[in-house]
Amino acid sequence: MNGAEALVSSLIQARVDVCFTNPGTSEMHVVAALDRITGMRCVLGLFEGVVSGAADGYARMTGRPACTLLHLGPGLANGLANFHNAYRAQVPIVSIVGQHALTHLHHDAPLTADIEGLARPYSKWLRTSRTASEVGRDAIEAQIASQTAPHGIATLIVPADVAWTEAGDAVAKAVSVPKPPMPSSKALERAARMLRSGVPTVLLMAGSGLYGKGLKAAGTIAGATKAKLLAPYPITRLERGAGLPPVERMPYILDQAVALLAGFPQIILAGARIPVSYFAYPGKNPVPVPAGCEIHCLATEAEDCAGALEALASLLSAEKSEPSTEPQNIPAVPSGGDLTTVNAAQAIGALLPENAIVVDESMTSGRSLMPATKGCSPHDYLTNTGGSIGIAMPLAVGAAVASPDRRLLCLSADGSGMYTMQGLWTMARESLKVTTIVFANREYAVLKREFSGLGVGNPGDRAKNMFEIGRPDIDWVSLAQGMGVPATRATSVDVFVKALQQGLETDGPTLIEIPL
Ligand SMILES: Cc1ncc(C[n+]2csc(CCOP(=O)(O)OP(=O)(O)O)c2C)c(N)n1
Ligand SMILES: [Mg+2]
Repeated sequence: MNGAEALVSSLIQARVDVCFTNPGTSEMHVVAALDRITGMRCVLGLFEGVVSGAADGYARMTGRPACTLLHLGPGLANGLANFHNAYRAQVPIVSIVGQHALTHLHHDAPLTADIEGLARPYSKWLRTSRTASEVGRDAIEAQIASQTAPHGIATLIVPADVAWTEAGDAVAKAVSVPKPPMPSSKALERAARMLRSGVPTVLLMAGSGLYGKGLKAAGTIAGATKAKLLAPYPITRLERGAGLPPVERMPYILDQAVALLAGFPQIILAGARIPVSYFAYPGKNPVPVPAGCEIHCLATEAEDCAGALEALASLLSAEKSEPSTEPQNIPAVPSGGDLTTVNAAQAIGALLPENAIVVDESMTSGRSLMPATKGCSPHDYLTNTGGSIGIAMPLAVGAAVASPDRRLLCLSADGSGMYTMQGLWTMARESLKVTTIVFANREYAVLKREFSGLGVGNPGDRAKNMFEIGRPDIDWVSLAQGMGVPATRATSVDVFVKALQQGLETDGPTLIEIPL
């Protein structure tokens, strides 16, 4: 057994059994090990941003890391924008990056780069394996580090000669993942006191507060205390829809966030941070919290957020009250007339199948989506968490690989989609049940808005040219078809509804372009 085989076998027996990859020569022994050893599903991405975003989507749905295998510094650098989003999502990923043989490094061959330097800002754990007999143990340490709260990216750099050298029987044993600690009883009691006071209170949640037992406990707390349940604008994973606790998403626009929080003198944070606007605006306070508001952290990102919410619910004897749930409210299927972002959202709310996963990077075209899908069939909702655009299609790939029995709806704005559209090819290659909708407004609409929001006047011709992405218009139908994804251009409500219905029944990916 060589180092590469020890690495792969160690990962597999620790249940890291999906590898999103775009490999090169320095990773060839790892590729050979993946070829020889059964148990690792290998998924090829044709750009590293697809690989990193897919690992994020996989982790969001399973809570477990996939591994990624990337080629040297340049391969990693191409993947970093979506590793930035994954880092912000606090998801576990084991990022394996190939390195030249240690004996080759001093030659400074063309592909040599400071891989540790590139990986460090996004890695909660980082190591270059030194010997073949240790690389299996390194892999297990990486997996455990990635799954220790707060979850994150563990980067293991594997030199080619570590991979090809004889390792003996150096498969490392799996060890159990440490449970996140509970917050102190003082933190729990203070939250309970605040909620009992009758003062209007926001419960702002992230992480495990937004799905499963954490969310259920939050619904119980809201039922007993009338607390308002909020999620930050960036959402790693939120379960929503009819019968689930109603969680409102903080608005992206600062003035709207200020207005939303204005009536609340108390905020309790469960796994979430104090909200702040994405950008600074001259003369404005970027923290949308009302003056004098009492902010209390019930659970930090490193603590057991779901467990804290359950303990809080029981401190409040909240289970004696009716839990707060979203009433079912499925919109009617629209028919006739021109397609707009409003009736497209309505059609999505009407047709979304039970237990679907919605990936949303629709940007300015998605504003009608949250209200239209509030009371529709229960679904998981995933968004861009780090503001680095170009995540929708990769995230959908990873979530679909993680959830083969579920339907995926992938909503992408056109500018964002152009960063990582190679994800469509992986969807076709893997027959993933993803229906992608591209909102083709032929512009970077949000940047136009930010331009005026920042008070720099109206865009002139040169500035407009930086915000408009028509001339030539991007043909999404041809792009998708060229990558093996059947596609439709929806020029009316009726065409859209039919294409969406068909897409949601197809045993593989489809794409619908909405020209706006
Ligand atoms: C990696 C990265 N590059 C650039 C940006 C800056 N940026 C923010 S929004 C945006 C354009 C968004 O356009 P589109 O996705 O078409 O959405 P629309 O605003 O048209 O709804 C750009 C370029 C970014 N956020 N991330
Ligand atoms: Mg656009």
